[in-house]
Amino acid sequence: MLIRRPPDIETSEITDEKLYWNRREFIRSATGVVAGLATPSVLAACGEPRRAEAAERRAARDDELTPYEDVTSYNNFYEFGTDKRDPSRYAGSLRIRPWTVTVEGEVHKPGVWDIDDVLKLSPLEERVYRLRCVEAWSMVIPWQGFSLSEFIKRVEPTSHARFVAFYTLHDPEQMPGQRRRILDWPYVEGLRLDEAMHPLTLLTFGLYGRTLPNQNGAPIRLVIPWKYGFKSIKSIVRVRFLREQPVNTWQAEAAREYGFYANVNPNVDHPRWSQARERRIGEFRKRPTLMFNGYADQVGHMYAGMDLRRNF
Ligand SMILES: Nc1nc2c(c(=O)[nH]1)N[C@H]1C(S)=C(S)[C@@H](COP(=O)(O)O)O[C@H]1N2
Ligand SMILES: [Mo]
Repeated sequence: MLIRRPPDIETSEITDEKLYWNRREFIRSATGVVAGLATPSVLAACGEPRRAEAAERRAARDDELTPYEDVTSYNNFYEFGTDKRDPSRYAGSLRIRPWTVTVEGEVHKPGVWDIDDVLKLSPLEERVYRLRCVEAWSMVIPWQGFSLSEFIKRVEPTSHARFVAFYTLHDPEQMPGQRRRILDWPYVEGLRLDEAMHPLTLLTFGLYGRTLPNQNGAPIRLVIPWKYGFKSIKSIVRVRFLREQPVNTWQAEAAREYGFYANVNPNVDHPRWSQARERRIGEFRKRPTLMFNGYADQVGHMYAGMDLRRNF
């Protein structure tokens, strides 16, 4: 399942029909990437296992890749404006080299990493993931990266580390959206350490076989496919290991609407809209949203026994 490819493939190949059908294969296998982790308690925790499995099979069958054009021109990246088109228009001002990632807090090996050294840590894999935005639209994207756990292992968290916080670059010169206090900059996200170490959590450098476009979070971002899109923080410059749960940007903004966990959950509505269904970009009819965005078998065990209405 681990398809390795160099980060720069010509655009012409993206539309190549043979490649297209190969990608259909990736999609099918992507949904089962770590299926071996499923346990009976997971299924019990999520309820109605057989229906969930059928929904998962349907979703896998129906998942078409979202066109490159949509993936790179319909974005949320408030550092470049709040309109979906703003990031593709304005992210050209972001300089992605040189770029460093500072590691600090509860780790045995704190330090400053050059992005190109991070890239060399592990071969890039292609992972086709569904990304479900909290605003009830979704995409299916072939990402290139490797599990965040590969990076975390190298910096050796101490036994006190229970959470990880990630920070986006703060530089209003390069990120014009930061000249206004739309959010409390820099953008911050957080994960529990087990979530961060989960093999599905992808440290991401590319999409569609090419280096990440700036509007998609170049040069390094997270993709956490079972959580709402806002957890997938872009253009990361700092990683901090913590004893206590951090407050993430959207939680700080509106704690009633956006929680720390932000697991995709069709049964827990946003206070202002339903989360039961979603519109796949490029499609007209809405489709049902799946528990944990369809990754329940792989990740459900991490939330067994938790009240998902309280921990939303
Ligand atoms: N730094 C930063 N990261 C961010 C955001 C943002 O505004 N700033 N938006 C988030 C949201 S709400 C979503 S849905 C995804 C969108 O990722 P995409 O544009 O690559 O599809 O990025 C997430 N990461
Ligand atoms: Mo989002």
